Amino acid sequence: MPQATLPKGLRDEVERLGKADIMVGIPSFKNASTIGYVVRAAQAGLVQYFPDLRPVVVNADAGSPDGTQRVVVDTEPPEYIERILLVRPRNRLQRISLTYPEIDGVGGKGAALRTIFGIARALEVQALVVVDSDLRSIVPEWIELLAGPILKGGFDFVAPLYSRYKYDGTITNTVTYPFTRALYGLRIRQPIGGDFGVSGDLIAHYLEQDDWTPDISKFGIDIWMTTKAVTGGFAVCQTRLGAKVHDPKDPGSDLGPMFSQVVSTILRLTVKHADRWLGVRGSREIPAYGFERIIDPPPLEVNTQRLLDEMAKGRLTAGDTWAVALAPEQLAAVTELAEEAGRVVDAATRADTPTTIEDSTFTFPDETWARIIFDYALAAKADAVPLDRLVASLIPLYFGRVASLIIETRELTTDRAEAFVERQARAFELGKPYLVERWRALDAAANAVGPRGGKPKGRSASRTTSPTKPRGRPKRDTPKKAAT
Ligand SMILES: Nc1nc2c(ncn2[C@@H]2O[C@H](COP(=O)(O)OP(=O)(O)OP(=O)(O)O)[C@@H](O)[C@H]2O)c(=O)[nH]1
Ligand SMILES: [Mg+2]
Repeated sequence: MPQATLPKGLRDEVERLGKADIMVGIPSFKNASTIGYVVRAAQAGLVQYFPDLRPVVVNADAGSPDGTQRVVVDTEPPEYIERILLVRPRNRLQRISLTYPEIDGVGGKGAALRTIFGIARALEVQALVVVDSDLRSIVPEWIELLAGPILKGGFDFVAPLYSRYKYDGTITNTVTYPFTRALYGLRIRQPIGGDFGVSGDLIAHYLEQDDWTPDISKFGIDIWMTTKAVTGGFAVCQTRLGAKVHDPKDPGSDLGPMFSQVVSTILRLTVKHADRWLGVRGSREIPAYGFERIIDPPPLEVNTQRLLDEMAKGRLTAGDTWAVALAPEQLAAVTELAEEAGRVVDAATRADTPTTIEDSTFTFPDETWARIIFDYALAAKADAVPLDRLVASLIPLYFGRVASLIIETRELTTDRAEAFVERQARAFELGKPYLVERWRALDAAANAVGPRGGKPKGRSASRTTSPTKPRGRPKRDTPKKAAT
């Protein structure tokens, strides 16, 4: 990992803190209006649930012009905790806010977390909790729910489990959840939820990795953290946090760049860690910590017409790359779907018809979507198209897939819409032999070329089959202690 050591100024600040046992890390970028609440919840949680541990809260900010850092530093002092919890904190509550350094000229959420990992290691914490700074639904108990499985249960990685409105978390629902589950066989429902618990051992593992990319410095960080925990053989669980309420995003207008960063990262990791998933069949539940919650998250507006319009335009903007990346069957299906998307938008925008997008029966089948993602993973392995162009061409298809999910679940509650996400995840699992067979064929072809032509072409089997073990640390995928 680049910049494994902290810059001098930061090191001095961290040295002043001494050591800590538990840390809450909060990345931020222009979150002045919400971060004060998150900091207060984190502080109260640290004191209420872990009174014997030495706590610290670290905010890594992008240098936001809106005063985010000032809010963190000025937010209620420890007396506030005493007032609301009726106890004086036993250990001094430390709190710092800093501007994180960019990594190779790139800043973003991942660069912020990279600094947070470095500080956590320097302070020798046993558990790190990271939470987003735009959260409305965090309460002090989240700190216990995210750190408890590490400190009491011996787990290394705690992923969040929350109810999100049926149209929120679309990158999760369409790609990271079903694909991670099918690849590694673990049902981690929110692999990029943004709120995680991480053990000291796993932080050390993160800091040893040498595959950092600019996408990981941005929103690729969440899937990188989750995948590295799994491929490193660390003990993984999830925790029930209730509802995730945060700044809303409309997939069609806000999520394109995030999709590229997340999906480029998952594809790179799929190629790199093939040895960890090629032999995995089916999937299993992982332990879920915490009391069940029944909460309805607030609704979110999505512009479905825009999604379908982008899908239709994909024929022009991405058609050439589709032709390289997709197998003939998927290419034919996608071309037909893009035409259908165009027809639906035309009908909905014509003044003389009362049709709306919501009335349409536009359907993007689960199996087709699963195979598209598999074709893109194979294309990433074959290196036939530069990865950024490859992933850019997937965005219109993601929009089409999201539009289809919205149309299919429009009458359903968030709870019932979950069945569609599960149905799709099963399609990924059932379709996995398609991916494995073609992956092995690419390996075999590269090996056949290898001896005759000298160097094996592309990403050969020899690269994908060498396991990356955490150095100097035994692998384990069961908790160190009895699970709580
Ligand atoms: N330091 C830093 N933090 C950032 C940057 N961009 C986003 N963040 C933080 O990362 C967190 C998640 O960003 P959001 O924009 O809320 O992303 P999201 O769509 O809600 O993503 P998820 O919640 O993970 O589904 C928030 O705490 C942001 O403040 C950045 O450029 N620098
Ligand atoms: Mg958010």
